[in-house]
Parts: sequence; structure tokens; C-alpha cells
Amino acid sequence: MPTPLEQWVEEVARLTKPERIAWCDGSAREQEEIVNQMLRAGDTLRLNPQTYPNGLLHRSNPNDVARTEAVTFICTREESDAGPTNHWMSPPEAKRKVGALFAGAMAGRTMYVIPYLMGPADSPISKIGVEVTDSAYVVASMRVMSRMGKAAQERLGGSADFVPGLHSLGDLDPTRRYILHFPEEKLIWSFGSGYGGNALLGKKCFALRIASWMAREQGWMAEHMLILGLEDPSGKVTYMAAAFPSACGKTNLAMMVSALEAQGYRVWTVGDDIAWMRVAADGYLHAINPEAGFFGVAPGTGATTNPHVMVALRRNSIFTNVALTPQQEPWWEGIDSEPPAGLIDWKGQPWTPGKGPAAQPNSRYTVPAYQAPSISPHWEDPAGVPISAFIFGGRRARVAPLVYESFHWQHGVFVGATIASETTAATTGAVGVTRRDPMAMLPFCGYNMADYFRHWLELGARIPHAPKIFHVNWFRKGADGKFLWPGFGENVRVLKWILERVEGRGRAAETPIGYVPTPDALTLDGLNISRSTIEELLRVDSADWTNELQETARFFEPFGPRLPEELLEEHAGLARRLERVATAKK
Ligand code: OXD
Ligand code: MN
Repeated sequence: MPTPLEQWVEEVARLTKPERIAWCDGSAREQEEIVNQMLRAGDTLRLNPQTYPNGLLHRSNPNDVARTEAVTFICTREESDAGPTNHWMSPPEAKRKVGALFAGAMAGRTMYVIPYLMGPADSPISKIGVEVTDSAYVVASMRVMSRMGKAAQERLGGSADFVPGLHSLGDLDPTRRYILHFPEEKLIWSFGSGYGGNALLGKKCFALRIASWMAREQGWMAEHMLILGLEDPSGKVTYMAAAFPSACGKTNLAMMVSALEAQGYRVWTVGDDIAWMRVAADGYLHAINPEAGFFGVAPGTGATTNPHVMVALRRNSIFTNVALTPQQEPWWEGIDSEPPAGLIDWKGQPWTPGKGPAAQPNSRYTVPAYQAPSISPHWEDPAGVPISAFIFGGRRARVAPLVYESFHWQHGVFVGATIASETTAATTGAVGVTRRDPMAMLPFCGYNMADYFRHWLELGARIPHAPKIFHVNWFRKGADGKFLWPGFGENVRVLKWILERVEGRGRAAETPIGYVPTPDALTLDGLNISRSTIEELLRVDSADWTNELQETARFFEPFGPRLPEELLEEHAGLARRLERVATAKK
């Protein structure tokens, strides 16, 4: 009697007609074969074995370098269950249309079957997925990003409890590219792209879109959040989870070298992109990182912005669409060295100044998490780590102060639901446009976001020790257009204030938007920053926020009556508080 997995694999083989089927066990021998396959295909090179042992450089098709939200669909029976922020296709139409593309798509190719585990091997919070793919690059990347092969296969046994994901590169024609999610049957179909966020199905497709649906059904949370531990001078570690839109520095924050290390404050990394969280018996929300690696944006990463990752990616790492030096080492803008003579750009062409960036702006490194010097000793703790604070943030040149704390959970959900950010290169489309990105989940919520807000509100009421909710903005600019805050390792000063607020200390002033630190509440010693800059960073401008209120109302409109009443209450509350301040000033 075939197992449910064997039956599904047979079914997709009948559809896609591969030349051979390879079941991945995650062994070293298999890895060698996969790498050889990639080298033979000509789109992958070995990096300098002395300085980057086991390092690979992969060059993707230039039309396939970022997530493609316009062709990412949630396929629910009812369109309203996908909601106004998702693209929707009916399941029968999706199966017909994209099924026709999958038909025979793997002819002449190997079909790899990758059983994988999202989360630590012994954690009850972990889940199993199986990706079937015709891309060797996907196999090599899944090996870094998940616990794949034997461990997952053994945990699955003959059970049907896995999320199937079918992936084919097809012919990489962007007009035949579809990233489909069927949350009602917990199924993923991805066709026509090899880009990480579209093709490594454990990541955005399973761990966020399908998992967010499961989390609502089963009473837990799947969030686009990094997880870090802040150690204080007594050695106590307080865990925080933070949501920022793509390419806003989550990886750098999670792996930060603290500017306050001499004072005993140190940051430990648990995860850099996704958190799965459940209420535990101790009354805290406990988080695991479902992933096993980091898939980070390379440009802008260097010894000053993220020294820990620069150490980590020296071995066993895959680089995608970065430039290559004559020493066969990876190079990108912001790596702390000038472009060397003889640089080869991400398309494999000789690079010369004036030719544009040598590395694609969304080029990536894929590195095993355990290699990070900052990795937390608890990163694979089956029970997860208890979360004391949620931090929302975005990239905002104006409006949002450096940090503020919400008044209570419901207000915090409003703060998360209304975050906005200037867009980056992580997805196709215009860069630098401000868009609302609730909880940084806009591209990743697998269902109607109004219901997602409801889930947040309801779950909060069930967490005896609910995390306090904060908002940060490292990107505020002054009148001269320059960033006011130095960012990176200095951000620990903000985390320290958050820790103090969690512990019921930390000075703050009440403003219409929440509690903002008083200028003397932040630990600023050793930092060359003027009092007026700090005041500007912490300023809450009533006119800006009144405008923000209008934009928020416009953003809420399409959700109609499905939007929880509580968010409208919070909106009205903010309006009232701004009004009161305006009246007092007159
Ligand atoms: C990512 C993203 O790659 O959010 O993590 O786009
Ligand atoms: Mn992300």
C-alpha cells in the first residue's frame, strides 16, 4: 500500500513526466551530486576554495531576480476569503490553467523529492513539507534553509500530515509564471521561477502563506518576524520578535553586534525572517524559527552593517546574482571594499564603473544559521523562546519617531495593522514608494487580512503574558535628506529602552500615538549625536499624523464590514487624542 506521500509523488510524476525521480536524503553524497549537476548546467560556479570553502555562485535568469507578487495567488473557494490585498484565482481555474503548464514540464529532467522539516527536529511546533522540484539549485538551497531529507522523512513515516509543494522552473517565461496557494487543501504550486521567495517553498509559501491560514485555524501565529534575545549585564536574556517589510534590515538587526557590549548588552540570534508562535503553559507566547538558514540581501551587507553574517558566509554558502572578483570571491556594493579591477557583474559580464550596480540589488546569500557567531544557544530549543516584546517597523523618511510603545494590545494591533514602508528591491515593481504593509505581512498573509487582524485581537486576549507592542523607525531623515539615526549596532540602544519598558522601567512621555522615550531615556553615551537630533527623532508631528489617519482610513476601506470594529475604535481614539493636543496648543 503506497503511503500518502508516495501516492502524491506518483500523481505529480504522471502530470509532469520527469525522466527520473530522485528522493533526497540530505546526505553528503547527494549534495556532491547536486553541486556537480549545478556546475554542469553552467549557471553555477565554485568560489575560491581557500577563502570560501564549499561556496557557490549561482546566476539566475535576469528576468527572475525577485518575488513576483503580481502573479502570486491565493486560491480559495470564495474570493472574499483571500481578501482585498491578495490576488485570487478559483481553485478549479488555477488547476486547469497552471495544470496545463505543468503537464510534461519535467520531460527530460530529474524530479527531486525533498521531504523537509520546518522547525527544530524535536519541536511540537515544527511541521513537515515536501517539495517536488526540477531545480538542483532549489535542492541545494533547501538543504541550507530547512532540515531536509532523512530527518523529515523519518518524522513523517506513513502519515499524510505534510504540506505538498510542486515546483517547476518551466521555461522561466515571466508570462507563464504562477505562485499558487491552495490554503483549504494546504497545497502549493509554483511554476516558472527559480527565485528563492518563489521557489524555496518552505519559506514564504509554506511558513507564511499556508502556515498563517493553519495558525488561524489552530490558534497560533505564523509571522514575518525575526527573533532575537537581548542579554542584559546580569546575563538574563529577554526575547523579542520584530516585523519589518522585506529588505528593511531584519537580518542585520537579528545578528547585530551591540554597540553596548562593553556595558553587558548583547544580541543573540534565533531567527531572521519568520516566527511560529504558540501560547505555552507558562502563559508566554513561545517562538521557534522554522528555518535553518538565512536568505539575506547581499548589497549593503559588510563588516560595519553585519559583521556576524560576514563571518558566517565564509563557508557552505550559496550566493545568487552577486558579482565575482578575479580571486573568485563574491563582491557586492557595500561589502567594504572598492570594486576590484577585473570584476565580473552578476550577469557574468566584465563590469566597468558607470555600468550600474555590479551585484543585482536583490542579490542574496544563503547561509546555514548555525554558522552565525551570534546564534543563540536556544535557537533549536524544541519549546521555543518566550517572547516579551513585538516590534513593528518600516522604512519611513518622515512621520514615525525612532521608537514608541503602544498603550495596550488592541492599540498595538492597530499600530501593526497600519505600518507603512518605502518599497525595496525584494519584490518586482517601483522602489521607494510608500505602501501600507500590515505586520509586514501584506505579501504573505494567506487569507483575508481583516480576518487576520481579528485573529490577532482574539489571540492576544488568550495570552496571559502577552508581549508589549512597539514601533521603530531607523530611517527617519532630517531636512537635509540625511538619516538622523546611525542604525545597525547602535539600534541596541533602542532595544535596551524596549527591555526597560518590558520590565516596567524606562522613562517615557505619553503622546497621541503612544509612549515615546523622553530624550534622556535612551542610553546615548559613546554616540556622537546632538540633543536637537534626538528631539527630532522622537518628535510626534500632529499634522503628519492627521494626514496618516486619513491614509489609514483609506487603507481600511476595502475591507468593509469585515474589518474588526476594534481597529476603527483605535483609529477614532488616535483622532481624538490628536485633536486634544491641537486644542491645547491653541
Ligand atoms: C525575503 C522577503 O526574502 O521578505 O525574506 O522578500
Ligand atoms: Mn522576508
